[in-house]
Amino acid sequence: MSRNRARRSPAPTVAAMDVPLPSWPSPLRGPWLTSVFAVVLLAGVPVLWVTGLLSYAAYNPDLAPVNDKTPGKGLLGFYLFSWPTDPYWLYRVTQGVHVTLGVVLVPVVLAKLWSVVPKLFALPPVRSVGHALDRLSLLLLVGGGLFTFATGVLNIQLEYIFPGSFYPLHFYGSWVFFGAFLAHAALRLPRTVRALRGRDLRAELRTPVSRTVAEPPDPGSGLVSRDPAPPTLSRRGALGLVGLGSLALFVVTAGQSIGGSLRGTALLAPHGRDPGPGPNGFQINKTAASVRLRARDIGEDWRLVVRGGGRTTVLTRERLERLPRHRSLLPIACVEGWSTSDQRWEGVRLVDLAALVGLDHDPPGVFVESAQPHGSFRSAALRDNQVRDTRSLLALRVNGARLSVDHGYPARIIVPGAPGVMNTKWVTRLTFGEAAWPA
Ligand SMILES: Nc1nc2c(c(=O)[nH]1)N[C@H]1C(S)=C(S)[C@@H](COP(=O)(O)O)O[C@H]1N2
Ligand SMILES: [Mo]
Repeated sequence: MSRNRARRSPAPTVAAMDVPLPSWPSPLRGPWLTSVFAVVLLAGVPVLWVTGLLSYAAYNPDLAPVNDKTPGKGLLGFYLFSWPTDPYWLYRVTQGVHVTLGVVLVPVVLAKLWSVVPKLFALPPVRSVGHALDRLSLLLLVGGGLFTFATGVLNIQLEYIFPGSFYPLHFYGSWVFFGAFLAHAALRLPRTVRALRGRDLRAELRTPVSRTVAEPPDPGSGLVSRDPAPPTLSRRGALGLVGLGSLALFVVTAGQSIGGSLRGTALLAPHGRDPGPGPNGFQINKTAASVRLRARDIGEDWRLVVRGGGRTTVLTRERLERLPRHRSLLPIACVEGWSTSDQRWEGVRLVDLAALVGLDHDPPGVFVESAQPHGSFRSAALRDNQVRDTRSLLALRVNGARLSVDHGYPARIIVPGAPGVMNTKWVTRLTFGEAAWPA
């Protein structure tokens, strides 16, 4: 039918018009190489996605409109659950994996894109309804993927360049990306399996540049160059290059999650500044100066206001320090992927503070406010399970010394298993019970 029409009106096709299209001459491109990258992503991306969803849940976004203001998260929040406080290193592991794996996969994503780039510019743009749907899913896949990776990398490198809005952007982007990823993986699976069976990985790893030839012509995949140039790199070389890139990124990233002396290798870690020696010598997220904390915000006039159950108690620092003190060995694990090793915190249990206003039985969640006048993270809400855990403290000391101003003097929250952002510094007010929280 279409052939008949073509014969009647011999309109030149795009290919016949001599448009100077790039010819994509690399002899390495082909279904096999693309499939190798695809398999790595097939293993890695679901782990990224699950740890990402976990991180979102760890923010307790369904607690009033306090921790997360994503509009209409609605259905996408179907899976949210109470983030547990056990094991106490939970978020340290899930987020360390999320960020490290995300960074390590960047070279693989770029290589995969390189390997299929002729397809992205294929003409005519649409050949049939099926083809149109396929290309639309590719647009969502490539667009969603680049967007999710880019926002993630920017967030860990540039100290939250989208304060507040990072979460919805990265969250929605990841749903688009993962939806398209699943569709794409299902559609291409048979082709991928066939391509991988077609060549032996071990033989390929023994093939030098001199014996490297293009994969057999494969009009079905559209990846193999019709006019391949002589090779300048073997497939082994290409895989090695990508692998080395990932390994290098791993080496300069993982140290920030593992912490301790390995932090020194974390060249890519954000806020690389030295926190200095001594008991307070561990990673600082935002210094007091960077949030423009004034001396008077935490000086003589500082008070801790505890509210809840219709009562209010105001404590001076002296009175707070006379309350029963307890110890907790806990890390700080930031959404950015860095974490500290376990620190020895000392302070007043949140359950004891709730009891001050009469909530001495199964206290509810708490809304925590900071004396900091500017910037984000001035408040955070904790869930009842976090308040009730006896390791959760309003900490006054760390590693045997008074909290430094940058670590939250006179008092900061520390909670097991939770993201660092829950550990509000320079605390000035605690409001127990959701009914009294700001709407
Ligand atoms: N008031 C206040 N508390 C805060 C923050 C902040 O910017 N302001 N940053 C939070 C974040 S995101 C993290 S990871 C931890 C880091 O604590 P640290 O700076 O003592 O390491 O503090 C949290 N508490
Ligand atoms: Mo953080």
